[in-house]
Amino acid sequence: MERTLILVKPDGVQRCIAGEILSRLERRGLKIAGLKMLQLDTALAEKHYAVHKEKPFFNDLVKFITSGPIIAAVLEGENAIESTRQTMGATDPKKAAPGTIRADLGINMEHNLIHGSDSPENAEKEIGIFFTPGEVLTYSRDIDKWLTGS
Ligand code: D4T
Repeated sequence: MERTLILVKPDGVQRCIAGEILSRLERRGLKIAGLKMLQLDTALAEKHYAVHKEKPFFNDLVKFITSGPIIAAVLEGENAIESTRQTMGATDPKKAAPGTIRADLGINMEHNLIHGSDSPENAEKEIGIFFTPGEVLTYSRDIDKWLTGS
């Protein structure tokens, strides 16, 4: 099983479609293993988007992601990273395939509703930025239940 981190960006929360976004991912077969609502400060946003530090859109990206509450989730499932990115669609909603979250609901390159990790290394790193190990549950296929530690 693989894990990935998603963020419902401020536009998704503001437009009251966070549930729809999570629901599409759940229906794809991914399980929510961790979930929280928070508002990023600039330092955490810059850490999360560190790979884009030199890009011309970096400052606007940080400004946008810190502009309101977001929802962070750890999703678990087979091929979770790729499944999530397929369900999200391409970065630019105008180029995203019909039926994807960004094509159906996104506005533009900045207001594209959702972030999803793009590799196992980044998933691991990003989950560590947003969640402590105790905040992420593990699903046991053997007993078909979440392991809660109690
Ligand atoms: P994330 O990382 O948010 O899942 O999105 P992508 O993997 O699809 O896209 P990305 O890393 O190339 O870009 C990160 C983030 O920056 C915004 N962005 C991107 C933007 O505002 N203007 C731009 O020109 C680009 C390329 C959108 C997603």
